[in-house]
Amino acid sequence: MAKILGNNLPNIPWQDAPEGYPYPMWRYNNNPVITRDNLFMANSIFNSAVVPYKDGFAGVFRVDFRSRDQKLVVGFSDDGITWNLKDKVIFEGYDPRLCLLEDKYYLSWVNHTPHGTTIGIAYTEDFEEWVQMEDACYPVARNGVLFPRKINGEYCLLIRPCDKGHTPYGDIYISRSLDLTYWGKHRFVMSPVKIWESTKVGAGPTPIETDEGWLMFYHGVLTSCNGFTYSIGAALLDKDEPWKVLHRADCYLLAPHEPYEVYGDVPNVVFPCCALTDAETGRIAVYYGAADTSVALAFTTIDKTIDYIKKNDLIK
Ligand code: BMA
Repeated sequence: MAKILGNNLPNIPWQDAPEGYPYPMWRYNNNPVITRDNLFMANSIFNSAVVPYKDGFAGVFRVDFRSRDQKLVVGFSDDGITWNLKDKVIFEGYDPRLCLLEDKYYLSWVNHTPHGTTIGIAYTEDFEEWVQMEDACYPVARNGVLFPRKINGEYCLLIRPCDKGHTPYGDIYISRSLDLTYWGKHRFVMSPVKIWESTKVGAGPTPIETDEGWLMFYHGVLTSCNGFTYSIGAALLDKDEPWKVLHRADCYLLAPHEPYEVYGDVPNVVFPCCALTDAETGRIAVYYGAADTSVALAFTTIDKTIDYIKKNDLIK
């Protein structure tokens, strides 16, 4: 039995797997949980991140407005399912991740610059006031994901170097820092291997610490005759040297199959940006963008995911 090393979250959004369901990750039966109707003038609300906050939850949401400007807003929820989004734009950009790190909530996101995208970093204590730090790298990069604690005295950031467009390649790297400002000691983590992820891979939620290593959910992209298909995969990274991949599932955990994943502004996308965890029960709730249109929710447990990774292990 694998263990999540983290806090208990008794109010994690949760549904048991449907009777007899054979796969490790299953969908919330009332998906999607957030749609364009959650905010006036939104065209789409998708790849977004949430964290436990006070007695409920807070989040940073990617909103593409009717102007098609890509912006981030804050929202709050009592149960993690019904959300109240605020009008105020906190940053321009997209694909936010949130990470509770030393009593502050750190936001990393795809920050636009005149020269391409980079990884913006900011923090807050109350989801009202934000302090923006230096960007974590020069352009061009996306999918910047912080680890929730220092590892051997260094902050760690998963990152995916890319180009200025719809990048036709992509590997995951780690950069390290003593102060969250100067980043270096870069290490390669992994490349696409299997067909379902053969175009590119990028880290998803904040990695989950377990007694077997860091559980990293990621997106993998296949280029088919019809364009890109984004699916969710999982790997276990070494506890002390997280650029070492210990185990990695050779097949996806969730792929676009439901109508809200297959139809939308960008069809055939499930794009995970955040996971809530309950250490006591091992429950994990993954929030993912569906078809670049809405936010949906899926569930797994640490045991089911690690079992699936090991049974279908790419690392021999
Ligand atoms: C990626 C990112 C994501 C998006 C995905 C599919 O490059 O821009 O925001 O969900 O493409 O369009």
